[in-house]
Amino acid sequence: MKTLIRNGTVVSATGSSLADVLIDGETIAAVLAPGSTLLGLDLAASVDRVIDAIGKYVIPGGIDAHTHMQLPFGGTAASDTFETGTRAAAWGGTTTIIDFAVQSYGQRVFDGLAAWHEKAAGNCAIDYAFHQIIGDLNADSLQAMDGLLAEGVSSFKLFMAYPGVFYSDDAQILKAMQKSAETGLMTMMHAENGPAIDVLVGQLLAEGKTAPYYHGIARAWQLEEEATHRAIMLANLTGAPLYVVHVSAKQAVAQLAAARDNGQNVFGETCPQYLYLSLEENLGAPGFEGAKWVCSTPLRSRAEGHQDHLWQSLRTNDLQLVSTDHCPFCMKGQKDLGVGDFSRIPNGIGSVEHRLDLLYQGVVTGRISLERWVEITSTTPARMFGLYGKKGVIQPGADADIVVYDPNGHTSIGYGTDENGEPTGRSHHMNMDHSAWEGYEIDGHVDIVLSRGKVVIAENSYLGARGDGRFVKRGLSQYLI
Ligand code: DUC
Ligand code: ZN
Ligand code: ZN
Repeated sequence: MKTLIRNGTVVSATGSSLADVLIDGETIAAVLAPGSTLLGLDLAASVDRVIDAIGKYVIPGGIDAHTHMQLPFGGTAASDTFETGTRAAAWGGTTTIIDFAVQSYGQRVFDGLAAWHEKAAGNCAIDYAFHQIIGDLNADSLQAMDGLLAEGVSSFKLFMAYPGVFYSDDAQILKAMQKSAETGLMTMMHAENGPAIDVLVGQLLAEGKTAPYYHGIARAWQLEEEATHRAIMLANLTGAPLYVVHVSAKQAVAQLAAARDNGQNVFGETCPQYLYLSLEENLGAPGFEGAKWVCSTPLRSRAEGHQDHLWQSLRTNDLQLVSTDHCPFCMKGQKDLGVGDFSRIPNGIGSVEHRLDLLYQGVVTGRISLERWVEITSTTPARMFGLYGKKGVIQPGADADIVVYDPNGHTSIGYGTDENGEPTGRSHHMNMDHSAWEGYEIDGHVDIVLSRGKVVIAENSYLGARGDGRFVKRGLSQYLI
């Protein structure tokens, strides 16, 4: 099966040009000047399918390097399965996710990894890879880490938060980072001071401050900055490459920037919710509504200027990429576990479908360039996590994961409600009973999505199938200095 995408503007991390893209089977065969006769006088006549992309952007499929499908959390589990979550991702132009396999406390690392393979295998709409959460960092886990790379898992995540669940103390972190330096595995860090947060949570609840808003007060920026600094210093000591996940506080970015200026292999991601949403407007919404936006790290104060600072940090490469931390929970039966006690609200927001659109709106509003959009949503995630060449770029030999994006199209995000406030049905495809992005309007549209050469989204229809997506083994980071 040969496909020609012709007359589009191919956008890469480094530039944009009019070009035709020839796909042969699952991979990109050639990128040609429009109308080129290099491969024959009438290439369009010799292929099986022609996609006209005139006036549209042709970009490498999105790579969401941080998702949690079916994650058990707070007595429930994230509401998207690998099937529903990856299908929603495809709708939004994401063609690869890197999900977090979990080693729970008391479990062996490879049993946790095997369980994650079982959840995902045969169910995904797009390609997927795994990071490994180490939730019980003991001698056996440290030994198991030696075998992760051979399994195609080149990164692991530790938590400085969630004592009694995923938490690692400084001694455990030090040992894991020594292993990271030795093996080249990327250390990913949830950088919040969990024990201090738990003290504040207890004090707030005792004062009767139980609303979702106080989730953001308990998880103060000082505790993100402190943990980020501590992680950086332990990485400095051990030589481990460090990637700090879901950065939301401008002070944490300053710690990352200082370490990078110092020549350290330290990286940071942020997520759309930290760029757009806020403590005041969202977590502070009336009644229990703020629960929709309870996630950790928390949304930050707009008055303190975190959101603007994060956009700027994306421009200056103090932050390197944007992923979603997709971890959806329904309001009914899940988020409502925390009515009367914000600490019982399952932490997470669903955005896997909207990342490309939300970031494209940053291009429209002049926050980032078109090329930077592609870089932070696809090319850098690929390089950061050892997928580049196969993913994250439109070039011969790469997987034909391609999005045709219409800058003249429009996307209205939201779940939709009628005049009585009742849901009218889905205008998104994530398995949630609400949207954290209700009312967001995007001046662009994901028109066509190809996943390894197969058209999975076209004409506002899903054309793929469960099981199309394959597990992708990753190599070591290609982004280190
Ligand atoms: N943060 C979230 O918001 N959800 C899942 C885990 C995490 O660290
Ligand atoms: Zn986290
Ligand atoms: Zn996460």
